[in-house]
Amino acid sequence: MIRTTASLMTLALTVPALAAPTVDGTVDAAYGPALSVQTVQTQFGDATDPAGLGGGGELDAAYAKAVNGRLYVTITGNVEPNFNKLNIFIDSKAGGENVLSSTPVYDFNGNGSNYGGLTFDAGFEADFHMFGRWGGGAFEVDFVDRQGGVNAAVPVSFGAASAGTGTGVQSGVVSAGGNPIAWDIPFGFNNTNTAGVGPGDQAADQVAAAAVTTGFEFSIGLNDLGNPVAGDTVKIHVAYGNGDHNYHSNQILGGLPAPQGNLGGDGGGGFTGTLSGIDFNQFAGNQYFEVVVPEPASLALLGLGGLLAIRRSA
Ligand SMILES: [Ca+2]
Ligand SMILES: [Ca+2]
Ligand SMILES: [Ca+2]
Repeated sequence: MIRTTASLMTLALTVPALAAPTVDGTVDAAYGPALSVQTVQTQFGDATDPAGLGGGGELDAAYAKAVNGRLYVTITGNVEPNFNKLNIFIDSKAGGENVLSSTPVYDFNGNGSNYGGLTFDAGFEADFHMFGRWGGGAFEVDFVDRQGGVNAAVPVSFGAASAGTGTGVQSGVVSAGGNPIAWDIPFGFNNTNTAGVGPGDQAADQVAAAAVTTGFEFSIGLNDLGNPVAGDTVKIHVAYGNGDHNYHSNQILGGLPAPQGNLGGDGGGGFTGTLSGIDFNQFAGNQYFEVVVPEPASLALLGLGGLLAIRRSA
C-alpha cells in the first residue's frame, strides 16, 4: 500500500515535467510556479475592461519552461492597445550585450536604436529582443537577433495575430523564414485581466499578481536561441515601455524595489529621447529571471522507468 502510494507520487511529480504548455495566452499548470512576480504597482494604468480592449498595462508575473526542444514563456498582465511595447530580452548563449548598442536599427522609424546605452544587471548579456504591441487590431510580434549590437541591419522576424484580431484574445505565429528563426514562434495574447497589481508606485499585492493567469505567451525553438543544452541557464528580462522605445514604465520582471515610479529614459522618470540612462545595477536585485534547460524527456522517462523497476524488484 505504501509502495503504491510512493509510485503514484513519483508519477505525479514526473509527468508534469514532461508536459508542454498550450500556447494560448493562458498559463498552464505545466509551467509550475512563477519564476518572477511583480513587486510594484503600475504607473502605466490599471486595466479595468474585462473585454481586454481598454487602457492600462502591467506585468504581473513570468512563467517559463524548456521542454521538448522549445522554450515556453508566459508573461501575465496587460498590454494597452496604444502601441506601447512588451519587451522581452533573452540571454541564451555566450557573448551578447550587457550594455545595449545603438547600432542595430529596427522597428518603426528605426526606434530600436533608442535602446542604446541601457545597461542590464551584471551577468545579463542580451542576445535576442522580442517585442509585442497592438493598437486595437491585430497583436503584432517581432523577434530580433541583435547579433551582439555590431550591425545596423539585424535580422528580424515578424508575425501578426491571425485569430481574434480586434478582440482581447488573439493568437498567431511569427513565421520561420530561416533568418533569424528556423522554426515558427506561435504566440497567444489574452488581455482580459482586470486584477493583478493596482495603479501606483507602491509595493504590489504579490498574491494578486501571482493569481493572474492571462497575458502574452509564446514558444520558440531552443535551436533558434543558440541551442542551449541540458543544464544551461536561459536568462530573461521583461520591460513594459512606450512605442518608441524611449520611455520605460515601472513594470519590469524581475521586479524593481518598491516604491518605484516609471523609469522613463534616465532611470528616474525623465524623458531624454532614449533609454540610455537606465542602469539596472542601480536597482536592488536582478531585473531578470532564469530558467534551466532540463534533461531531454527521453532521459527523464528512463529515470522514471528505472525508479519503477527498482520499486518492483524491492
Ligand atoms: Ca548572451
Ligand atoms: Ca491590474
Ligand atoms: Ca538590479
